[in-house]
Amino acid sequence: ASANQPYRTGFHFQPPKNWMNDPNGPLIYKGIYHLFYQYNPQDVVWGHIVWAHSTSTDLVNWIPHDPAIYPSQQSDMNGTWSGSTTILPGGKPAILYTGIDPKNRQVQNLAVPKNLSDPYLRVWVKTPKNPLMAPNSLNQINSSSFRDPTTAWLGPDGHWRVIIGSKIDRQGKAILFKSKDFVNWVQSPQPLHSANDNGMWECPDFFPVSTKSSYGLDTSALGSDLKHVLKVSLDDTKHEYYTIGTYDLAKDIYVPDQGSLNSDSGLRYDYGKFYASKTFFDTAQNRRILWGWINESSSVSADVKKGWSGVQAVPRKIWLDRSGKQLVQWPVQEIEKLRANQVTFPSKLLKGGSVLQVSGVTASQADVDISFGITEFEKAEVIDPKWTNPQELCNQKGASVKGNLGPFGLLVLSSKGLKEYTAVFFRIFKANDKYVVLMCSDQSRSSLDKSNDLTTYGAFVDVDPVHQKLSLRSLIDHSIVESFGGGGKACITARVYPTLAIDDGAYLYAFNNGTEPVMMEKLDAWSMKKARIN
Ligand code: DQQ
Repeated sequence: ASANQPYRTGFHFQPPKNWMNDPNGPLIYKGIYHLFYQYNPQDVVWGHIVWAHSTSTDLVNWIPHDPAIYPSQQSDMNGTWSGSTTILPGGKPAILYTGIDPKNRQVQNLAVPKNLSDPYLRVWVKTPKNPLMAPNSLNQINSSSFRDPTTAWLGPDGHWRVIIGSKIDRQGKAILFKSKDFVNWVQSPQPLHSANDNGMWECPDFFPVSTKSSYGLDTSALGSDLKHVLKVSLDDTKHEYYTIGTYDLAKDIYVPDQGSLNSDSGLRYDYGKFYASKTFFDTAQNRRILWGWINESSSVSADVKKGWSGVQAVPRKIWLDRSGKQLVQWPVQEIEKLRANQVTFPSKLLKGGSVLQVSGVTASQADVDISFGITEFEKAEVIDPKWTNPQELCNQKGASVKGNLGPFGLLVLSSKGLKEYTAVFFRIFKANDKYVVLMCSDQSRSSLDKSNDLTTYGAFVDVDPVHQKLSLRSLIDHSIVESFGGGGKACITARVYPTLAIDDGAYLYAFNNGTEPVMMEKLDAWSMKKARIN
């Protein structure tokens, strides 16, 4: 960030200028992490898309390379869209991606590194056999809804499998293809999974998670101590949903345990701005890492003025919660090496109506970790059974609406005098036999410039506040507030564009705007050093 660029990030990945969207084909090769991303080298808006390429040894500092994949063949003449990397036997990476052909049909192409001894994998070659999968009159695949191949997985029968996002009418579909040699692909008679009435499934992701530990698994792993996750990005709402379930290898179908990939209910990686995400298995640290695109909440004219659009979320480790019912995410631990000037508050009772300033950190570029202990449970408001939509509830009960137990949490990117602030907070309600924890990210006062999208976000956090401390961590980065509630059980990412709370004009507070006191058990805050992000 600088005086005329107050919204540029200090440690979230972004290119120097122009448009960026989906993360593509992340991988680790010879100890080097690779990130490709959808990039328009010519403009601040989406358009002429190539795969831009950066590498890192720590997932924090990145160096740029030339675009790895760009239109150069018949089968991708009109665009090189999203895709994934698969590590083939012998450790050889292979990229499957969507190309847009001269008839504007969506087809799937293969590219492999030219030189495997180059750890930066700078040059990629495309097979002359492209496209390898294409819509035709026999398969009845919709040529404008056939894109974003996943990382492929290898079955015990020696056949690779990959899914491609699609739809038929309003039915979202994960079309399955199989191959013995990664070049000749045959469509499976039935999709891996489909769901009625939720439109195009963009950027599907399908991977196993361990039921025993938070370690990641190779995408081809099978066995009894694992479940599978299917995630889709819904084009209609620009939200992502996932389910946890079982991969039936004999039938080659995925069966969710509960819930559905439906746009009104269901689990989300992130309840704010986060889209077109993709995971990969990090063999160096045996973890699965999630990358996701954080799009803008500003107007196109504002984007044109600042000369860029789109950032990537901090990569997150992702694993199955002990309950087996949801995933948990946490920023990769490497990001913590940017922490400096630690400020710690010992436990402190936050009385109703209190605001506590956290000074000594660069509030525009910070990492904050706060936890609360609740004791006055009998005062919790009774939840109305109609309140099933957390975002709606956060919208009705923003940070300025006094409750009993809450709102309490953080005021980030705040101006002196609180003309501007983004409030990330909890409220606790009483249900029949338990307490319900609501987490909100309220952007309604985040900027005096009302041309920005100031939508409030919300999520329920599946924690038991009677027996557990309630934690909240926020990564604050000029125009990004990436928040993790309940140790990563609910994540909400917001884009904000303050006009006063920029650079040295930004302040950080803990607050409690409920009537009842809450115990702030601990607060740690750090200034974040700048990372090398191109
Ligand atoms: N972005 C890509 C598509 C994908 C969409 C095009 C998701 O492949 O479906 O830039 O944001």
